[in-house]
Amino acid sequence: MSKLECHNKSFLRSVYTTFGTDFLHTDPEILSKYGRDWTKRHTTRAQGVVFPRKVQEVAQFLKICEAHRVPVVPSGGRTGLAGGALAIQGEFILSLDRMNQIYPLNELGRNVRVQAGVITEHLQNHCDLYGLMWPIDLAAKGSSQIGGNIATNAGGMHVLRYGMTRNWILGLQVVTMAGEILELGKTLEKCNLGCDLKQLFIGSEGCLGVITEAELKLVKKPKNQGVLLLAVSDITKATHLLKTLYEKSQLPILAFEWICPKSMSYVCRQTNISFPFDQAYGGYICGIFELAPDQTLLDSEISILLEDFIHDGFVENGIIPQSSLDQQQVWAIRENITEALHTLTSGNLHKNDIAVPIHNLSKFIEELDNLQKTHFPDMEMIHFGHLGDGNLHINWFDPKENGSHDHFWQKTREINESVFRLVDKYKGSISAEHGIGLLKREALKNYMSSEEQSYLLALKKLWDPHDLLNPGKTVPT
Ligand code: 2HG
Ligand code: ZN
Repeated sequence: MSKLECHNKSFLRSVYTTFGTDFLHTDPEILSKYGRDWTKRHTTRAQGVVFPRKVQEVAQFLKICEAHRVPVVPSGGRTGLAGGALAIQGEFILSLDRMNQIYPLNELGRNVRVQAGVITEHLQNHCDLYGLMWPIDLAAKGSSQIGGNIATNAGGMHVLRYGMTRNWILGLQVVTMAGEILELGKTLEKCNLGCDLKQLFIGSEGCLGVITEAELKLVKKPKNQGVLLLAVSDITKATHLLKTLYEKSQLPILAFEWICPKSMSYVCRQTNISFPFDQAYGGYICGIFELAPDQTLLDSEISILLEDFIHDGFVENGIIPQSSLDQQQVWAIRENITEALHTLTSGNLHKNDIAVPIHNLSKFIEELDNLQKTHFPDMEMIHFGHLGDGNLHINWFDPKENGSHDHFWQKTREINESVFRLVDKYKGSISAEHGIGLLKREALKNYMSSEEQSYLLALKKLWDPHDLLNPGKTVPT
């Protein structure tokens, strides 16, 4: 009997005595469902999944885990792409699924308190009833949970206008590994009490404590928006276009998304979306603008600007859909790229979620294209994403599927090294919005100063002295 199994016996006894039998689940089907996230890359070795209903149960459970030195993976909607929710070394999973309550919304203060397991889309639908919104818009909103969004400081499609999740958190309830329940922050925009501890947990990927509730800041939901799709010759033109829009238009830009030619062709091929133009171009921009209630993009300054852009050769072609159905269809091109690539490759897909300052983006892409041609000619490279904030998603796969699975993943290590070096050269970040998780922990060691790493480690030791919370992830040990 291994040491872990031996520990587990008395651990399990404690869990069953404290919580009864409906708390801990060990059926293989549940383990394999909850033991993985959207990375679909590792075999799960979770030992059990617990489903607390209230914060006191989370606290009691963590306390028992700490006493028995049992590792825990806090788990939300598991839509992450960095392996942050994977259980691959015999951990117990703490699922927040049953903690999914939305408390009464405060219309005057424009905030709402929720439990961590609330699905993002459910919150959005709820806020809709009040003409308000929590402005984190994610492609995975149908499954992602608020706690997971906060733990990963999720970004999404509207970061250009509203910023990351961090901007929309007023307070957090967090449970520490020692079983303490902390209320961090108040329902206040202004609350300067010195260092703001809640900020530590936003983006900490479940390594410091478990987020159980959050006080969310809301904003008035724009009543009207317009979508457009533009064809350009390359990404340099696309960045110039954004600059010109900043200079010449007053319309708030909600999204300014880049779609490379291959992304466009794969998304159309893999879904029932028809190719939007009568020829292919060097790249595409899918933009969303906030409009006044009765305004359309056609009667806004954008349509005049667009004529100038086409006349000056800035833009090659453009579509401004009118009906909301047509707008949805255009936006579906951007939203379905991930799904399309996933189906195309059956998940044998490698992702670099990186950010580069937007003024360096064209040069970065030029070098990236050369890198692929000279060093990885057998691999297909596709890029798309949130050009407006400099965050691109570079996806790689082997189109001939001639390499073995191991060979492919080995290649991705070389790809990472080259891409991260390039990102660093252009003053970018090797992780933009998907986080570090399991996939980037080793790489982080090379792209964070040793001083910063030691402070990070000291924090980890303070909150989780026995390294039990999401071990092996995020913090470079
Ligand atoms: C998106 O922006 C997501 O669509 C997923 O962050 C990115 O699939 C990806 O690489
Ligand atoms: Zn993204």
